[in-house]
This record gives sequence, C-alpha cells and structure tokens, in this order.
Amino acid sequence: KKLVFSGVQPTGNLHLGNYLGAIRKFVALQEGNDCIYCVVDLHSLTAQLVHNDLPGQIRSIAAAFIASGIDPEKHIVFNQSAVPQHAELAWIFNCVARIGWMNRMTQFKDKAGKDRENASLGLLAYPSLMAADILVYRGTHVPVGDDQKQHLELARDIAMKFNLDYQDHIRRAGQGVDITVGDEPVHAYFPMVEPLIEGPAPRVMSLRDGTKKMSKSDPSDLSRINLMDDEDAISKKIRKAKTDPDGLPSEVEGLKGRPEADNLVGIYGALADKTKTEVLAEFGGQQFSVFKPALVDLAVQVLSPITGEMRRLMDDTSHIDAILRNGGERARARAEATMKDVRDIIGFLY
Ligand code: AQP
Repeated sequence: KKLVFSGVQPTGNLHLGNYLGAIRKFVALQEGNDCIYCVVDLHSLTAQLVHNDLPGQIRSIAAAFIASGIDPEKHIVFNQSAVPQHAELAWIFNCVARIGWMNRMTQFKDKAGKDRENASLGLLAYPSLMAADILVYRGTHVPVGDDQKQHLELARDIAMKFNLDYQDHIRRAGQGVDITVGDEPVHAYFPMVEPLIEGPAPRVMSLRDGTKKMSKSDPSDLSRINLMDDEDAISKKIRKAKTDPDGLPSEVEGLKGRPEADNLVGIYGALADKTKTEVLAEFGGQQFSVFKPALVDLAVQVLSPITGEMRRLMDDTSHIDAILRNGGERARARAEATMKDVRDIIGFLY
C-alpha cells in the first residue's frame, strides 16, 4: 500500500489546473492506497500574510476535495495548522536544508521577484515545510502538478541528508531500514518520496497566454476557469480564449509552436479522458468555432456537478467542519508517532 500525501493552498479560487493537475489525481489514487489530503493553510501565509476570510478559504478547498469524490472516512482530509507537528518537523528540516538549495528554487525566484531581500523568510523556506508535510506521515507518493517537481526533488534531498547525518542515531534508536540510494547503502528513517506528475494535464496553461501556467494569482480572471464558475462564465472564458487563426491539425506534431491550441486540446483530452491524438482524430481540420463550443459543453458537463456539490457543502459548513476536525485528530495521532521517533533520534528530551 502506498502512503499518498498532497496539499492545496487556501489562496483564492481553485481552478481547472488545480483540478486536473492535482485533485482529480487525488480522487483516482484512493483505490488501494492510504491517502492523506491536506489544506495547507500554513503555506498560504507565504502568498498573503493577512487573509480576509481564511476559515472560508480553508472550508472551500476541503469542500472541493469532497465534492470531487474524496472519501474522508476511508482517507484523511484536514487542515495543516491543526497538526502542529508539521511546523515542528519543518524547523528541523530548516536546519538540515542548505540556503543554497532554497535559493535555487524557481518558484521562490518567480514569487520573490527582483526584490529578494524583501521576500519573507517563509517563502524561502516553503519547500522545507512541504517536505515536512509529506515526511511527518512518512509519505511515499505525492500527486502534484508539474510546477511542484523541483520541490519534491528537494524533499528527497532533505530526507537523504537527514538519513545520512543521523545514521548512527537512527540505528541507536532502533529505527529505520537499510536501503540503497544510487549505489550508496543508507540506514534510512525517512523514505524517498516519489512524485506522481504524469497524467493527461500535468501543466494546464493560461487561457490568455499559452506559455504561462494557469494560476490563482493571475490578475486576469479570464485566464482561468474557476471551479466555482457557472456555465455562462465557462462559456465566455473559453470563447474568449486566445487562439491562432488556423484550424486544428489532424496530428499532434501540428500543435508544435501553437501553445494555445495545444493547451485547449490538452484540456479537452484531460476532461474527456482521451489522448491528444484521439481528440485530434475527432476535431482535426475543424475551426475553433466548432471546437470551442464542444469544449464548453464538456467542461460544463464535468465541472457543474462538482460546483453544485461545493455550493451545497458551503451553505451549511457544519459537515465540512466535522470532516476537518475528525481528519485533524487522525492526522495528529499519526504525525505524533513520527515525531516521537524523530525527537528520540535527534536526542531531544521530552
Ligand atoms: N496550471 C496548473 N496545471 C497543473 N497543475 C497545477 N497546479 C497548480 N497550477 C496548475 C497544482 O495544483 C496543486 C495545488 O496548488 P497550490 O494551490 O498548492 O499551489 P500553486 O501551485 O501555487 O497553485 P496556483 O493555483 O498556480 O497558485 P499561484 O497563483 O500561487 O501560483 C499543486 O499540486 C500544483 O502543482
């Protein structure tokens, strides 16, 4: 059984990229695995320190999980700040990780912009908290969009350095297992996490610019389809989506150098569970005036039941609150078991 962990930040409206790149994979992974899905509210302070309605944002991400088909009884759904062990392990990982590793993260460079001296320390340390989120459950598999790949490589580096630095202590505490990483034998406490990035839409791009990822923080709402958008909004955004003047090619090679067309075909394929080749077999040679209405119909068909259920769950939040409370308790018990080992390995008295 794999231990699957992933998280989504409560920072603004969820969009189609979050759904196709992450949440839909969370749903599919439930069968046969032990899954922990988290609303990462501690992380959200790196994007925005003061939120107007953080409780509402947290509930709406949890509602999206449930409305998309995550079972909170078989698996765990909770918010990060309810389990203080994440922050405790993150501190230890801050001491394991090197500043140079953090400085190389493209997300940090993008989000900090030119004025790095003024970026928060939290933004720099973000990947260390992310590693703690996963490893406090000794998670092995992490479904994420393509943008998170570099952070997961860093989580492996942190786990590896902890395992190497504390080898003797791990043995002395009677913990860990012998593994080989590359050719190197290691007595490891933390597993090497595997990213699960593949899927039909690992990177959904903006509807206004096919070279930029669809993102919550894009100032243009026309750039993304939000999970809470109604039929009219979805229709308007897809009709206005940037395209080039040519029709659709009949082969995937014909999408090269046409990022907007490639993105729309990819979105259609992901929503329909089809490959791009299959989509082009159906629409090759057609104009966008034919393809776009078909995409609108499909997007509405897939998203409207989720939107409807999210609205219902958000009308009376007692159900969501009960799910988060119960998930928090179960997550805390599991995280505390890891932290007892970790405190023991390091040598903290408690
Ligand atoms: N465009 C995307 N395509 C595929 N997957 C995506 N994800 C995000 N954007 C895309 C995946 O969604 C999960 C949750 O993301 P998050 O909220 O934790 O953080 P993020 O990556 O910062 O998401 P946003 O929406 O794009 O926000 P901003 O505007 O802050 O950059 C992750 O698994 C992510 O890979």
